[in-house]
Amino acid sequence: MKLILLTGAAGGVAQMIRPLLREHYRLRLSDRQPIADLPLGDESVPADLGDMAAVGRAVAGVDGIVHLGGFSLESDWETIRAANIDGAYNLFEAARVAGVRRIVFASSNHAVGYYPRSQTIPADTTVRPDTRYGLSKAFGEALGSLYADKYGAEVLSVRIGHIGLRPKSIRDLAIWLSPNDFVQLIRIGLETPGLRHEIVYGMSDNARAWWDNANARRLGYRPVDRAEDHAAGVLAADAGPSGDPRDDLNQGGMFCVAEAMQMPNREKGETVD
Ligand code: 15L
Repeated sequence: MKLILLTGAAGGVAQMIRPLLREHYRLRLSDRQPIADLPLGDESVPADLGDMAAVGRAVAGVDGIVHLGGFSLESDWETIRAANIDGAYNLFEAARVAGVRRIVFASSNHAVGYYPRSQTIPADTTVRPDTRYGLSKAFGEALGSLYADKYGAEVLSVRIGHIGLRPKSIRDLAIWLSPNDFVQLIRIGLETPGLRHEIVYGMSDNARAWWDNANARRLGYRPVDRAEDHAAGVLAADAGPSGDPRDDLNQGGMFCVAEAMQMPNREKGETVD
């Protein structure tokens, strides 16, 4: 089995996919702190993404990387720059130096969040970030492109919609990505022969989608989960429009309005789901 490094491995998304990835790969888990209750068979190599030497130790000897690490909401520039700009650069550069070519980069829908929901956009559209966070994800995609073209890296950037066990809002009905379908995309990124840099949308089989995921289909992606199966419950529970057209009409939703957001507090049991 290949050894795969998962950054951001203590985060909510990583916790949803770790058991599914373990069916296919040996895992090296990396986050700023050592992983609590490290599962038998997994490795743990803690690394602050701002520390190039530590990132170098984390990537040494792996067959591929799934880069979930960084700050996953809007914040001030210092926070975004340290975690997502410097952090992504350090990750790609450390991988190049260590000879690790395969990288799945967890990008985000917020790289294109200012497109209106009335428009269906393909993967090769011009970026329209809705936040400093979205801007950092567009930067990460561009890093993938540079490292593929210049250094022969093999990179899949997944513009993730909203990952959770089920969709919870009307917006989620368009952009939901189940953990199971995310793992299918990760496996495409880690296994597809001859990959250079590709961008795909990280969404399940969603009837209300506003993204054209033809590039993912071309690479073999066949999502199995459908947001529409949950639509009746979601529509009954939804609180309705916020009243702010930037939030209601743009794909990025509240990110188009927000200046800062709180990360879920895991010690209080808060999750991203
Ligand atoms: C993201 O990129 C965030 O990391 C996640 O927490 C969600 O807010 C998601 O986007 C979303 O757009 O719902």
